Amino acid sequence: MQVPVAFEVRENGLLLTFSDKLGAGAAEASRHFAQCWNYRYSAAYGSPELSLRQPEQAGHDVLDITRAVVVGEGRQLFLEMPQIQPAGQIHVVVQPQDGVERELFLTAHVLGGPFRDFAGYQAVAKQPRLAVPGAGPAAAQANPWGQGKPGRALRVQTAAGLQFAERELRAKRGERLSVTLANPDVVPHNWVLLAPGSTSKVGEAANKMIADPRGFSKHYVPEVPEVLVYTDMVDPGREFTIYCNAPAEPGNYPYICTFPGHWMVMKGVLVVE
Ligand SMILES: [Cu+2]
Repeated sequence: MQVPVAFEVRENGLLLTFSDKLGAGAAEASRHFAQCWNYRYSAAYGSPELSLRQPEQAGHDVLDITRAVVVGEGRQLFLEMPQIQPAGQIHVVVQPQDGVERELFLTAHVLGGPFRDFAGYQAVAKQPRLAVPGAGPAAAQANPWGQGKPGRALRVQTAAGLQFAERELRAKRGERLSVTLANPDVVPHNWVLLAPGSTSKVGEAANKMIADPRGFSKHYVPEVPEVLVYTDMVDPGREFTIYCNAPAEPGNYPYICTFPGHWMVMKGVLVVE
């Protein structure tokens, strides 16, 4: 059956152990494939798959397999990959025998010493190790309304089930406001005030930010003119206050949470009189 039962990530490649002896063609490097990518660790929901070579770019890096060697009494396959490096995901597709394909997803935090137990071993110069992307979340952008003259306090709380406890707020046109979003919920939320009638447009733009490596540092607030003011993304148990003026024109101004996926249910309206 040639089921992979063990793996070792070495400085010069990958050593796979199988349950059964490998087929005759397993020593052809071109039958096997490997690529790698990283995830960004942060408080954000999910992560794009990020290239190691270009850490801010979404994408996978193909790993060159320069040699495939059958060792270990025919049950081990060494894939020589001189430029392998620690990665959140190393995706390997191998053909241990004609018509048999095995797929592995590995995480390599460190590399073991070079594997030398085969004829023709040669040390290969290692390119310098690349920076691991997303070692910490990108610094958040400063909120444009995070400081300023206080106004009438408006307090909005989140509620279970992706809701704002307050679905309607009222303000006088141009009124000075201190808007606090308190988040007793278990996931992050923000409060984003929009131009009338723009909920779908802004919401769809917010959903796309899940694939933006900078989405979290932008608090998932799309850069579109329909966004009027916003709080930061507020972590569970925290609150955040912004200091701003109510719109000068009377009307119904929607507010939403732009955490991707929330806006369709998490919304309310600021009535400006
Ligand atoms: Cu939310």
